[in-house]
Amino acid sequence: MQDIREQLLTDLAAADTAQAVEEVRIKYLGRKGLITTLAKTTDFSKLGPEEKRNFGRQLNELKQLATERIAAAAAAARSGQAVHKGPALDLTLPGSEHSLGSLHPITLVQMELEDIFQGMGFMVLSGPDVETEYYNFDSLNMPGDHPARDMQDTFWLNSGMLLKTHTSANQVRTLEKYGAPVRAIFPGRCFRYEAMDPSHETTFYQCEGLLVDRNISVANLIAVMKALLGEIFHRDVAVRLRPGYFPFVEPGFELDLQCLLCGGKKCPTCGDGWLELIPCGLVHPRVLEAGGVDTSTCSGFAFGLGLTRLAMMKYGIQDIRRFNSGDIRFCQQFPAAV
Ligand code: FA5
Repeated sequence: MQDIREQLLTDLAAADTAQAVEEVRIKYLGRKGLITTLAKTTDFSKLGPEEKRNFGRQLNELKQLATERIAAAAAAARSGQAVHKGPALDLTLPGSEHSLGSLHPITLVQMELEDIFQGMGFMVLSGPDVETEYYNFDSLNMPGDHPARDMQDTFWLNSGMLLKTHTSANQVRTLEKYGAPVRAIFPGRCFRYEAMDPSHETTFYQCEGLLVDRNISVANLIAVMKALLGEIFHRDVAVRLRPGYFPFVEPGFELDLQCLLCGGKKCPTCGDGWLELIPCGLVHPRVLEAGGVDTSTCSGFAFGLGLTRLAMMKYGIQDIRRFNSGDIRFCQQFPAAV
């Protein structure tokens, strides 16, 4: 019976027309078919009661299988569907596993920053990528003829709009909308017409932070920067604070991180052992005024953290060009999405 069963399934797999299926039916279930003959020619008198019962049950099962499979094949052939030709489909086999994918390292670091700042009472906001000249430059104390505009090579659009060169573009939008006091971060994509190298991209991410309230000083800024670095790296890291010039802060600073790839020994990624990571300062009164904030009672600080570079330091990525490479093997090295 086992041989007949296997032969039947093989014949059915090869039968791809209604005519071929009918021939299979005759071969097994016809008057002189193999199953019919087996039933007719078996001498039941020679079998014991137990054997008789087993044989009868197996024969019935075989007959039923043949009837059902032949009917299904005939229906499929009639309706023009291809008759399944491969081995019999086993519905009890486990399914094939689907991979969950993984999060991009920028997304991972951004999520972590959002968590840290939300814990300190900051809102998480976002602004448009295509920005007006006013919010990207003028409102930040950089009028058309200001030489500091040259520090950010800009992609201009024919419409007079531009691709935002920094997340600071969202500062005055935020002040206009929320007034003071306010605490917000705005992570986002920035675009600059730059020559690319291991630490410069034309498309990269920053995370801006803005806090405006009464009596805000450099001491508050440094306290928040320290808390941030401690939570991000979970260990002591060497930083240096030096004066930095940005028209929209006064005083302004550059907070550099000692390169974690080479330990400050100088490598192609950092150049001199340090990486510019978080420029920051106290918000310039002209910016507060542009946002409608009363500068006689309020002051604030702002920072523009290089999120892509932070991800490089956190995950030991030596070349910034990996982030936008679209190479799935790069992303697969990071934790799966949950
Ligand atoms: C700015 O963009 C200022 N808006 C930052 C700021 C905000 C200062 C608030 C004061 C107050 P800067 O051009 O230096 O500054 O860029 C900030 C950070 O973005 C840099 O330290 C660096 O980490 C990152 N960055 C800048 N250009 C690139 C680039 N081409 N590729 C990758 N990261 C970059």
